This record gives sequence, C-alpha cells and structure tokens, in this order.
Amino acid sequence: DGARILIKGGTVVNAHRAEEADVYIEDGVVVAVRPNIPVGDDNVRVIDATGKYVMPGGIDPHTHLAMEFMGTVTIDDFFSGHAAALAGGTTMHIDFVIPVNGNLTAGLESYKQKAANAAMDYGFHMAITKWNDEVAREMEVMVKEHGINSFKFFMAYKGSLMVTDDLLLQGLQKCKSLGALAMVHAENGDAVAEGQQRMIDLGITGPEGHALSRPPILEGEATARAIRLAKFINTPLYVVHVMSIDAMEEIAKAKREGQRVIGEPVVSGLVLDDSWLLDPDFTIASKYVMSPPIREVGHGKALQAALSSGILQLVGTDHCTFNSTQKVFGSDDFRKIPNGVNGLEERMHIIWDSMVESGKISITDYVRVTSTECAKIFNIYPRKGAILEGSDADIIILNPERSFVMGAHAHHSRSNTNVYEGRKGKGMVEVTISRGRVVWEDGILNIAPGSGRYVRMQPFGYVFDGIEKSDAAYRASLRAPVQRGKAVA
Ligand code: DUC
Ligand code: ZN
Ligand code: ZN
Ligand code: ZN
Repeated sequence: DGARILIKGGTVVNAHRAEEADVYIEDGVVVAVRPNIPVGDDNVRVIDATGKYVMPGGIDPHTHLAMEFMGTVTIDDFFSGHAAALAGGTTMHIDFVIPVNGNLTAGLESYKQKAANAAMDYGFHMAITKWNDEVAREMEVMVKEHGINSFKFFMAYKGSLMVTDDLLLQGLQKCKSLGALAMVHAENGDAVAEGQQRMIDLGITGPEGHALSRPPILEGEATARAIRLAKFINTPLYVVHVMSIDAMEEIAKAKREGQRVIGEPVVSGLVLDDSWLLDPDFTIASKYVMSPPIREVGHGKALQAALSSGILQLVGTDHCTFNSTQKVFGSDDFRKIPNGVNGLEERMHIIWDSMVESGKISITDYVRVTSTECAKIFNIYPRKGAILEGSDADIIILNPERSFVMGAHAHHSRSNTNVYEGRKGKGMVEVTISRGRVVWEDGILNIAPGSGRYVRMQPFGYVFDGIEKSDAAYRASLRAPVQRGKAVA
C-alpha cells in the first residue's frame, strides 16, 4: 500500500531517549524522525500528537492464543487476541507453539493454521515436551528454516507438558549449540502434584486450593534449579512469568554473580493478589486461577521494585483466556479449572498507570520493558521495538491525561470475564498504527484478518555475547590442575 502518515508535535519515546520530534511513515516503514518535518502534499495523512507520547507499539513476549489446554481451547484465537492487543497498544506478540504428541513440525503446522487470521505481526517460541534424536533434529530445523530462536521447557504440568531434569539438560545443551534461548516455566511439577493431593485430602477443592497447593517455594526451587543447570551448561536462561519474591531473588542472585538470566514478570503478578481466590462466587474466584498462582499481597510490589531496578527486564501477560463456562469445569475440583488470565489488551495501560504514572519508572524505561527489551532479546531489534529510520511503523500515541476503566463491557477479548474488571487508571492509547496502517483510533478498530505477518527470529542475539569466551576460560581452568599434577610428580 502507499499509505503515508506524518505524526506531528508529539514526544517520541525510544528506550534510549525521548525527544520532541515528528515521525514520517511510508509503506509501513518509518522514514524520518526529526523535528518540523514539512507536510509535503495532500496525500499525506497528518496526525496531531501535541501533548502526547509517540512510542513503539508494545511487544508481548508471552501469550497463548488458540491453545488446546486442560481439556479445552482458549477462547481468544489469533484474530480476537489481535483485536484486543491492538486496542490496547500492543502491535506484536510471541506465542508458544505446542508440539503435537511431541512432534515439532506438526505443532508448527497447526499453529500456522491457527495464525491464518492474524491481524498483527507475531512470532513463535516453541515448547519442548519430549526428548529423542528426532526432536533434537527438528529443533535445528526450527531455528535454521522456520525463524524460531527460543524453546520453552515446562517444569510443571506433571503427566502432560512437564520435562525431567534429564530432558532440560539435553534441551539446554541443544539450545546453546543452536544459539537459541532456553525458557522455563519454573515450578516443581512433582511437588505441585503432591501439594494438590494434600488439598484434596483436606477437603479444600475450591480455587483457593490452587494457590495453596503450589506455594512460592516450589517456584523458587524450580527457578534455582533451572538457573543452576543453565549455569552448568553455560547458556542463557529466560524465566517466564516470575510470580514470587522467591523466584525473583534467585534471579537477582544469579545476576549478581554475572550469569545471563532474564526474568519476565507478567501483569497479573505485578498488580493482583490472591485475595480474589477467596471470593465466595466461583465465577469470580476461578477467573484468577493461573499458574504459577497469583501470590499473596507483597509479592506484586516486590516484583514491581525488581522491574524498576532491572532485576526483571520485560513484562509479558501469559494471556490465556477462558470463558466462565470453561472455568466452571473445575467447580468441584480446582485441579480442573483451566489455568489462565487475560492481559493482552490491558498490559500497556496497566504498566503505564502503575509504573510510570506512579513515578516508579521513566517513560524511556516504559518503552524498554514493554517493547524494546523483547525485540533485543529475540533478535528483531531495531526492526521492532524502536521508532528509528527503517523500523516497522508499529507505533502508538498515548494521551497521558485521559483516564480508563477496564472490564468485559469494553474489552475486545472474546471472554465474558476480565481479571481487571472495574480497574481505573490514567493514560490512554488513542491511536495504534500497525505496519503503517491506523488500526485503532477514537475507540474504533479497523483490522483485517490475514493482514498480520509472521516475524522470523534469527539465532545468536545479544544474550549470547561472551558465552564462547567464558567457555574457553572454563576449558582453560580444567587444564590447569592437570598441569599442576604433572609438575608435582
Ligand atoms: N499457565 C497458565 O496459567 N496458563 C497457560 C500456561 C501456564 O503455564
Ligand atoms: Zn509509497
Ligand atoms: Zn507457564
Ligand atoms: Zn504461559
């Protein structure tokens, strides 16, 4: 298309600086970023951004759209998920391909079909749920031919997705050799199963039993174990949905010691607490069931502080939505409640309101944790995650003076529930531009199924810098004692 847009008079915010500048877009790409760009001719659409922030569209590193899970399928598919995302200022996400019976190629095929109605750009991580030579070969094919540079290992969900330490070690080794990033869902799945049985034996079958059965120590244990195994292999590690102080402190300690560990909090973990699980109305309490669980008061604030200080680096959602009619499957047993909460539409607004508006992070850090860091980690920067000449024109315009009220009445997710029901705040995404097309404006979505593109991600991003050097140092340190032994003899 030939759409040309000039965004005038706003404050352009990138992770590295904020400046007063105009942004000129042509054919879906940013062509110029500088003050006082002349309008040119009548075919240029001018958008006035005076008093507003012009920022890279959000990138959500963690979603589950059209996912078959716990005997059902998430209610948001790629189209409704993208509608929600774009209305909330997110212009790209990375979803998790789940293999079919352990088969990666079949999993990718199925996710390509699911994504046929995509309305914005997306990428894929891939889960590894089984191990054999074929899986190892397929991982290489995924990296070299299909633009996947990250693999996720579930340390929980015993009996379905869970991996053993043996599989995790093989997987870490394979990721390292491919220059792909290993990700973990860190909870001790064996202990969770034990904890669940305890609750059932005690007659605690409601949603509160979900949180009680898998306490923070089980997240802390698995996080510590994954970090140590990644250190043993000497490969970077990405810990998804860090929900507790216990897990966050393990990440902080590893970082202090120089290890390459990336911690991703999710919106629900940053701003909600587990008191919701005690609501006597099952429809309300069950909305908040996700794994790892939403923790008791205190964890969220500590995770916010860790995000401000850089211990945690980027914010996801784990958007994984179900209707109340799906959640009700578990009305007699919390183990059957499909796990997951919404957030794809709410993330940009909640992080702005709870972190920037409240003074906990700067506007440049806002762009970093909602967009740029994700683009850098997954090796798609500066095509994504920046407003620079040559970047994709994925841009939002945020009005810091306007207020919002969230809830199912207004959201674009297909779910009839919202864990942020009634939440109020300040800062509103008024315009969303997706690869040069205005898709959200004045509260109206204008999106087309099939217009979203698959974004390929190349291996060996900056997270791998220095790994070869530290491997060489390690090998040298192993030779040293052997030589000493010889000298003594
Ligand atoms: N946790 C959830 O709550 N939903 C999807 C998968 C997960 O790990
Ligand atoms: Zn053109
Ligand atoms: Zn998970
Ligand atoms: Zn998830």
